Amino acid sequence: MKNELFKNGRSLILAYDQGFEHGPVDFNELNVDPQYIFDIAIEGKYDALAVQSGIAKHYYHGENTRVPLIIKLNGKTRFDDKDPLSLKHCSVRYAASLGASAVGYTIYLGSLHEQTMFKEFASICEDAHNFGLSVICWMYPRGESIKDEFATDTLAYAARVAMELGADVVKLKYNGDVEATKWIVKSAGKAKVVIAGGNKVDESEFLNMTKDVISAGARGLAVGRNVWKSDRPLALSRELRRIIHNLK
Ligand code: FBP
Repeated sequence: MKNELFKNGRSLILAYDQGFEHGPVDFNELNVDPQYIFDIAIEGKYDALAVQSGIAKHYYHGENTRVPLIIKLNGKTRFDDKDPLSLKHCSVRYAASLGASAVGYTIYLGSLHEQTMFKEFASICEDAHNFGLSVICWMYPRGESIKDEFATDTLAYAARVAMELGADVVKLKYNGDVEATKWIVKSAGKAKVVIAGGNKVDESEFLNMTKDVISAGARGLAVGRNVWKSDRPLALSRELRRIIHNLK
């Protein structure tokens, strides 16, 4: 695989696709600028930065290429919520030409449209592996049939399906239960589990969550708002790296 995103099996990934998924509502004067995020990714020594292809096209040049890139191939807006469907709008070939080391894709397990996303994701895995790129599945249980997207059985099912479809990495939300997360990680088999950050919370709470998920066997984080909404993103990033990469 090109440009391994995991060092000693662990990874700290910065996620910046929220402008697409949520709209600029998450942003302020600083973090609305993709260059601010690239600076955090590089100075904070992130193992990768995940963005949509348009951001890569405009910003992934020169110094910015010091951070390995994950290109998100699909995305939906917050207006499309009941039984979400998110389809590919960027090819693996184009992602590779923009310099991606990996591609990402969201599946809404439990949506009426899950079969459409399964089919598209499986073929993305084939293409990406032929190009030597890793594949990360954002696996989010959503839709009318999902009563509780944080239920352990549901998250374990999500992890399992991602692995069986061919994901190298599965990105899940944390349900706050360390023992449950151990089972979820086991259910993912050889696919590596990374945990999403979620809404911005107090820094110490976020660091404790990070320690918990690592102790449960997760391989790292793919975090956005908790870092780039922080007023000390580099100090926080250092702490996250220390926990995830087991640094002194
Ligand atoms: P955060 O750390 O900011 O929660 O980002 C993680 C992430 O997976 C993003 O990559 C994505 O845009 C967002 O969460 C989607 O979350 P949701 O579907 O819950 O709005």
